[in-house]
Amino acid sequence: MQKNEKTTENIELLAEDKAGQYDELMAYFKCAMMEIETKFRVLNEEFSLQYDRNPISAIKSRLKTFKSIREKLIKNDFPLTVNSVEENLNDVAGVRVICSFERDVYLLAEALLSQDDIELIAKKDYIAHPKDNGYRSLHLIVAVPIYLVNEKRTMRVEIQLRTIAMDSWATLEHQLRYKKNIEFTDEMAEELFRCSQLSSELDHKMDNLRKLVNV
Ligand code: 0O2
Repeated sequence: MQKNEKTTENIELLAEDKAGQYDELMAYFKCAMMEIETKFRVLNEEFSLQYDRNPISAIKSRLKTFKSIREKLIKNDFPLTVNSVEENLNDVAGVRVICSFERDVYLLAEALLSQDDIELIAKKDYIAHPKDNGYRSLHLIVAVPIYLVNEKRTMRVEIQLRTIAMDSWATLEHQLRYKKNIEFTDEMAEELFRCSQLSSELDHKMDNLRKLVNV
């Protein structure tokens, strides 16, 4: 059995999952994720025609696993039902957009949010206000419509926009913090914080270079 496969016990905890409602909901989240990805790909294409460079270096998407959905519902004391997943969780569908320059993060976010079928639910700017550990990224929770055969549904998607430097820091920090059998010490946390400052400096230097070549 795969690690995150639904066990009988888990299905009982998501008590409403009688007629495959959970799988259906996940399919809707996947569609919303695809909508958002496409919107970013279109913006990238148009931008590259206008400025002869791509603001997006990579797009990574993921659906939250059953295991982590269940853990998050339990942690927050939310009911373990399919409805509760849709009502209470904003990050079941996640799209991460890795940008070339810091300015591109804001350009792309503004371009997406100006689209008339996108509703901004929440925004956290961890670039202007990094987390205490040094984490930087722009987080958006948006609602996007998906068009099914007989209905239109609005689904929420979590978008994380960050530069290449922010992404490599976050990826390595995550790997180090959750490394099994290794104690994550205060010294390691301080060193990671210093790395985050260096990566911020790198982003600013690269952005200055971008200005010099006027793109
Ligand atoms: P995964 O697997 O990446 O999705 P909540 O979203 O409700 O849990 P919060 O604190 O309001 O809580 O969310 P926030 O601050 O918007 O951050 C959520 C996600 O941002 C995390 O998802 C991470 O992906 C990323 N993130 C936030 N802080 C850090 C950090 O310090 N280091 C790294 N590497 N990533 C961070 P999850 O749920 O952790 O997991």
